Amino acid sequence: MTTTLLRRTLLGAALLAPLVATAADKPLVMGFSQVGAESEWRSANTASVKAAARQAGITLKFADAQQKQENQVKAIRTFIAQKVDVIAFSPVVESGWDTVLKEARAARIPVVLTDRAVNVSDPSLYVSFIGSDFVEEGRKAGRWLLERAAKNPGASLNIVELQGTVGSAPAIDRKKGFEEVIKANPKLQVIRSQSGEFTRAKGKEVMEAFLKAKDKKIDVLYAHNDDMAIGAIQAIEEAGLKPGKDITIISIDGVKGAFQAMLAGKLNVTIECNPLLGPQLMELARKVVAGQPVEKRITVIEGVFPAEVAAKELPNRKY
Ligand code: GZL
Repeated sequence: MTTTLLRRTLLGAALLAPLVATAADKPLVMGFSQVGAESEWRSANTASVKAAARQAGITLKFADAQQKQENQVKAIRTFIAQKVDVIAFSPVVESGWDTVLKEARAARIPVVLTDRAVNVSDPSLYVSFIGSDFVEEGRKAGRWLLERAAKNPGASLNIVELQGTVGSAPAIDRKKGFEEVIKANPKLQVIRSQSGEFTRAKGKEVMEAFLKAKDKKIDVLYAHNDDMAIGAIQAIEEAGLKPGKDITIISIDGVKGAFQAMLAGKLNVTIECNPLLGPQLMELARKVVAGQPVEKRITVIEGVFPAEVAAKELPNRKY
């Protein structure tokens, strides 16, 4: 290589060095739109995402949508304007995302779904979805009830259901999975089903209405999350009944409050739904930004915790 060419090459490298160094040192920036702060599960999920971002050295721009889709759309548009490296969000409901996800694609910002899924015309609008299998969670709830009902063959059981947020993936899928399984025993009938919006307050309010109806005896409550079950437990007690005994209660999430209710004999089983997705989400985001291949669907391993194991398991619970 001639001296001139060598000199030009070294100069070029010297000019590029700060740019390369800057790119290499610049922390990855993630825009994260969270559903809200409606339940113990959601608070644990938020804590996991924030802690994992800190741990990974990722700059997190976090927006709480207070369970409103329009706030999530606004947050995603803000992230696009801020030119973040990646957008992650837990969609409060399944539909209504095509337009804003097309805007993210036009801005060449990859999108990752966490916790809940979306219904979009073009699945390539998001790179990957990391979250639980809610249909399977509903099936697990149904299987637990089938096994319990089998101890008293032929007995009719009237079930009331507290659904999650209307239009949300967990509400749609947990209902679907539960019904798919309990249809094996026609004596198990869902006599009332209404949304308690995943909150304790609304869960209590709707359970009060179920109890006031009085036309049919309630044998079982199936709640799509522990917070609504805990609210319903208050309503059942205020009606002079014994939760967990007069009314068998099945719920989902596996938060500490559920284990405490099981220890008190007021809840019969909780189906785990793991909120601690933060570390996996940050690892996924790094791969996506680096253009590495990632799985379209990443699920999490989850268990079933009946009251019999609550005392042993409570000390191990992380949320
Ligand atoms: C499930 C999550 C649900 C929880 C609720 O992954 O989306 O939302 O079950 C939370 O507790 O409000």
